[in-house]
Amino acid sequence: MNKTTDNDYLRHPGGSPATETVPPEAKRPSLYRVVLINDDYTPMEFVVQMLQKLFGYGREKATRIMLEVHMKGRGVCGVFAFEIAETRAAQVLEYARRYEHPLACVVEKV
Ligand code: TYC
Repeated sequence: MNKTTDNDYLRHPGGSPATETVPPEAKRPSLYRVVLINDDYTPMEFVVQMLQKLFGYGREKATRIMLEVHMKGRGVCGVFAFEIAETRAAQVLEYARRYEHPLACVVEKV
């Protein structure tokens, strides 16, 4: 079945050919959350600095995210396209292991 999408207008501003098929994922890639998981051993300051270094957050936002994780057990530290989310999560784990902290994080579909 052919489907007319917003893309038809962008690709053919002079008039939409109703014949073109555009998969919806071509314009709206799925998003994935990088979720930090609480533990009893990783120092709060380490988590704040990690969020600043790897995610580019300022100290206030990094502290807010860390406290959310600490108090609720988990918290979202960013939402990205799949490959970026996977890369960021791997960087979190690599960074934590380098300093021998048990910090955990998972990627989940939004
Ligand atoms: N709960 C940890 C502590 O009391 C702090 C912490 C916060 C650990 C966030 C992990 O993802 C985390 N030191």
